[in-house]
Amino acid sequence: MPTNLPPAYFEVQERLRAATTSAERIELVQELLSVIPKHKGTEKLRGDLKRRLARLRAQAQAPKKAGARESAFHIAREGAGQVVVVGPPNVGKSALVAALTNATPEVADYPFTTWEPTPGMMPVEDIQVQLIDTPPLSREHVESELLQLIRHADLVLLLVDLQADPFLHLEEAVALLEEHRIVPRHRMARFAGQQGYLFLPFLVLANKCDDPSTEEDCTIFRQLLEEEWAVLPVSVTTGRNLDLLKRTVFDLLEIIRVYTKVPGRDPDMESPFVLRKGSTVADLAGRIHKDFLEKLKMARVWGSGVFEGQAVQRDYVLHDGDIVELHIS
Ligand SMILES: Nc1nc2c(ncn2[C@@H]2O[C@H](COP(=O)(O)OP(=O)(O)OP(=O)(O)O)[C@@H](O)[C@H]2O)c(=O)[nH]1
Ligand SMILES: [Mg+2]
Repeated sequence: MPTNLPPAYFEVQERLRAATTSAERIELVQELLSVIPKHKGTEKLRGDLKRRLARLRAQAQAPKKAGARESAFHIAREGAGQVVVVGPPNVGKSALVAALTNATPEVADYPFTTWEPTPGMMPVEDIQVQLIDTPPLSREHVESELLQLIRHADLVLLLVDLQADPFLHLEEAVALLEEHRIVPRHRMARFAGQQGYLFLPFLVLANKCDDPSTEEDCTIFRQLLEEEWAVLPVSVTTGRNLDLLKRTVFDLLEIIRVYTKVPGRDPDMESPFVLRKGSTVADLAGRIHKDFLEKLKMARVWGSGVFEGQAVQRDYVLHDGDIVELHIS
């Protein structure tokens, strides 16, 4: 049964994806329901949306439990990926998050300034990545909630201070995390056959690489590292390599951006869908709505490795930057 959704549906859906409050979402789901033509082909979609509306309304009305304070360490995932900034005290974690995001954690010239994590959104090209400033890693006080926060992240940025003892910083932080079964992914082979370890991608940021005098320290630091760490010298103070850092984070998240278009219209280049590398046309359709996935016939793709508007099947693997027009029956 054809769905025949009007372009207005896709416009409202885009706004729904960008909505941040439940009030906005309720209004937009109502709007979606009002623009969908009422016939047999859209019955299921309308049913889904009605259920979604009921859920949103119930959530909005649920009384907040008195006295139940959400832990500051429980941070809802937002944007294209969740990246934790960890490291020993006073290395510049809060300064980095303050420089790259809209968050304003306290920065001070003494250790243990930060007690609670602070999330912020970092724009990377046309998407947003969540960066989380965290309290320092220290043997004296290992916060189990901090470890839990790290376990849920997609990527760990491990900051060390090039003007202090970066090698010791790295060794101690990694040893502490490994004792709690959080292991840099490139060390996976060492833990072969052992249960219960979590492997995460790590990027080491050698911070406070402010001027040419610190270059040499950076070279020595790299030489001391015997394994294949991904290391980037940065300076939050001078902004050195911060743009490269954003791009490196994007690459390490292993995601792609895909832009959608409605037949006969210009593509929506404003708000890409963010998918895992290796995702297919079917994955994109499923992300939009499960009805799309079921009814997907073929797609046209503008992007790398195809001619303009090439027809592809549902198992076609998408690339970063592709524009996709989904055709449903
Ligand atoms: N020279 C220099 N100083 C920096 C740089 N980045 C941060 N700092 C300074 O380092 C000090 C510590 O910065 P914070 O951001 O508070 O460090 P932190 O890692 O969050 O510290 P804790 O919250 O205590 O763990 C502050 O005085 C910052 O101004 C940098 O790139 N170069
Ligand atoms: Mg801090």
